[in-house]
Amino acid sequence: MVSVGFWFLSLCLFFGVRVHASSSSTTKDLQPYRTGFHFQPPKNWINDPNGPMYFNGVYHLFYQYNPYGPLWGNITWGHSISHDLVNWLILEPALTPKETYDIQGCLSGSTTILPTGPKPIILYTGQDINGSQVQNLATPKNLSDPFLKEWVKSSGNPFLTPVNDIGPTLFRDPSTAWIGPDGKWRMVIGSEINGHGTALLYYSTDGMKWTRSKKPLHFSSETNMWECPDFYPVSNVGTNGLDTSFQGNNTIHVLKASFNNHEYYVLGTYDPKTDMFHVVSNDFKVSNAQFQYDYGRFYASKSFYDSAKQRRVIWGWVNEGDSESDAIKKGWSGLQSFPRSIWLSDTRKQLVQWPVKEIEKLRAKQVSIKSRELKSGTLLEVSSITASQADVEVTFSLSKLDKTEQIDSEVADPQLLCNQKNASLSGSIGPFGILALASKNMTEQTAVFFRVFKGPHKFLVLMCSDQSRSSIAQEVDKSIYGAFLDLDPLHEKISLRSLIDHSIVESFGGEGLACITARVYPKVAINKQAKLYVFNNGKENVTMSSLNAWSMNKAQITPMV
Ligand code: DQQ
Repeated sequence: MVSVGFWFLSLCLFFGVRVHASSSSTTKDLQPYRTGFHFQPPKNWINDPNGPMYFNGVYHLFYQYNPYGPLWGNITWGHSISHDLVNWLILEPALTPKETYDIQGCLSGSTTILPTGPKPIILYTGQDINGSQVQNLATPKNLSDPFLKEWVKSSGNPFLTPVNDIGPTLFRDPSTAWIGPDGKWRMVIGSEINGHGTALLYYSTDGMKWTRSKKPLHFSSETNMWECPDFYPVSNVGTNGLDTSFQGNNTIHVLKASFNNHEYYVLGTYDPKTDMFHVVSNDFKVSNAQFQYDYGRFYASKSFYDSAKQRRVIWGWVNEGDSESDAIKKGWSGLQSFPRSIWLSDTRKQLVQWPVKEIEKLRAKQVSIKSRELKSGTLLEVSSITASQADVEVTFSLSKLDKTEQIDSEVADPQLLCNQKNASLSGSIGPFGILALASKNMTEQTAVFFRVFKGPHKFLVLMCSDQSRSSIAQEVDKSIYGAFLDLDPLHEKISLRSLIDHSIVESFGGEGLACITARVYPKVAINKQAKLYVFNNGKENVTMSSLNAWSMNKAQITPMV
């Protein structure tokens, strides 16, 4: 069989691009936290994904990037392209901070594909010479270049400056624009007005000149500054994604805002004639009970509509849980999540996310375990795959729930519950799940697990990702994250998928109903020393209906010479 790497390199050669050879295994031993299939440049700092898009057969990912070091600064727009969202060719940065209007940084922004041409544009925030945040535009230098390597900043920059009630440092991250029935473009910019997190709304006839709407699209008095707002429709009748400008029946709109280190979203109805957005889910609030894209480390995400596969895809920045001095030692900081498809759940009450299907190209050796009873106290090793770089899918089913622990309230804080009841504390139903990146003697382990409780009206399924024992190193982050899964454990299976990649464990519970991403820094459980287990530490037996786990090949993430 022809390998993915061969295919990717052939395409590069076809497009006349030279690439570096991939790094050696010695580097992996010295750098145990470098990932195999999560996107990261060879060195230096990255943060937010910016302006992802699919254009003329090519996926583009831009990102906040410091070309000169492993800490935030000199912020440029790094630029990589791909044909499959898995293997990437790293190009020269698309935007560098050189002009008076972006000299202190080319901050986050988005791309919009204008139909005439068609032509993509970048809208981004510049931190200007005075430290004020202003909005700028850039266009491709040569539309016939398949990789759109060079971008030209507009002579009209900045096209918006912070005036009136907008604070000079509270005005950033323009969204992808969408077109209304009146032919005008709309976009939102993150802000804080009178102390309230706000998505300011702007109009344009050509995508180039923008004026502010009298009313914001939405705001919340419960939160401060909103960063990286995203606004898009999702289908009410299936899992296909919709173009950001899609108008029609059977849609719900998603508004996402980044604050308090998390990605909060609301669902609502949007009237493009009046630009009224009416929230139908819980509204924005700083609370663990609010809908979040991910209840772990995942921030400043961006979505795009992939017209090739009729899906909406999101990326998020997964930051480090070690220190600045560790970043300096490693020479790098920050990852991108694995790209995820996102759609509305069957209940239509929340979003669901799942790694894009192309990830399966990287699956190598497989281990499968058929249905098996996990008795109380079971610890079962899943051997003969590379446990430090793996894709694991496991499904559990429960037949008896009569001994389920009672819980007082249905609005219990899942994060708090996971902290109070970690994986070592036996319950009635659970904890059961996996121990990822575990050392042989178990001093290191990242437990991703479930517990089931009985509330006054229904069963509650708690998902936890516990980093408290991920590393014997003291100084790294040891958070324990939690979320509830909206499923009925009596009639539905409880599934877990975890993408384990050296220093990241990206987990999807209940087929994507809740996602929790953890960053971990094991000292012992690295590379070949890492082990994977399935466990049941609850008093009641649990059935593991199936387990499939794969060693994962390394993605080709290769700089252009
Ligand atoms: N990161 C960017 C800002 C954005 C923040 C700066 C979110 O534009 O608000 O690197 O992480």
